[in-house]
Amino acid sequence: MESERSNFLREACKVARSAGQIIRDGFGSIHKVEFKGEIDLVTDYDKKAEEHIVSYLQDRFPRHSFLAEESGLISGNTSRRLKWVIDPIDGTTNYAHGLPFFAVSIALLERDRPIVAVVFDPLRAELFAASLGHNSTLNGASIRVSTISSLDKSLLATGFPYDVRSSKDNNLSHFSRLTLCTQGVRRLGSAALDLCYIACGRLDGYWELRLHPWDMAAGGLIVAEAGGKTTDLNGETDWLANPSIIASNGHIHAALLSALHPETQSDTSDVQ
Ligand code: LIP
Repeated sequence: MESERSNFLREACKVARSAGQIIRDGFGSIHKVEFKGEIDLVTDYDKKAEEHIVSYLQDRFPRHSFLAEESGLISGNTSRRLKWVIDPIDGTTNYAHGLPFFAVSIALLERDRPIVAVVFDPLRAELFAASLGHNSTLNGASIRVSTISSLDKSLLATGFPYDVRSSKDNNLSHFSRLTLCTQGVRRLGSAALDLCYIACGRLDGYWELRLHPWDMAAGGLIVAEAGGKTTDLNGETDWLANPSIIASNGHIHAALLSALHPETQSDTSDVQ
């Protein structure tokens, strides 16, 4: 099993790097930008990178399933329900606007649970990787979450759903509340990198509403195998089954969960 999983990880790393080169080559040139929604973009490089990743992995694992952001679900036929979950450019809005913060995100799920994860930032040449039960790495070196133990001393990140303009549950009240009880809250624009930055200690916590599996499947495993904690917004462990996520270094998770649910706090309690 280990040699099989090592092979899955090796192939995922290889295709993440080659896809990263494709999007790096396109970065900064004028793209064909299409709107999937008012603020939900897709570029020709999202599609080009995704086609490259899916065809590479399908050639090697023809019986596997694939769930990719732009092309959707391709069903396979393995008893273990092996499924690749792919975001060719996580941070597409940044990419389309020339802001240098985006990544390729690839995860392999077995029975809906991530077992292999790769997130590659082609501009910084940073490859984050994890295999279930093995420590997360950054360019091959082990990484661990931070030791920050109070929300007041933590640096967090979040994002906003694509329906932010129309939905009342748009995270703006959470953002303002958490800004007032932490060292700061960053909105960097790539869930996959937000999660990897927790895994290597650059951030202490993250939360976001209404993501897709391809945004968070790889980053969630990388956090867990770096000693962090990932739950859904209610603290449940089956985080990939729900669209809203909390991830942290573990030490601040309860305080972050509580701060995101002020309705559950007593009037006198302070957010620690
Ligand atoms: C993005 C996420 C980001 C979120 C954006 C979008 P995409 O993924 O990485 O965290 O705030 O709304 O979902 O669309 O660039 O793959």
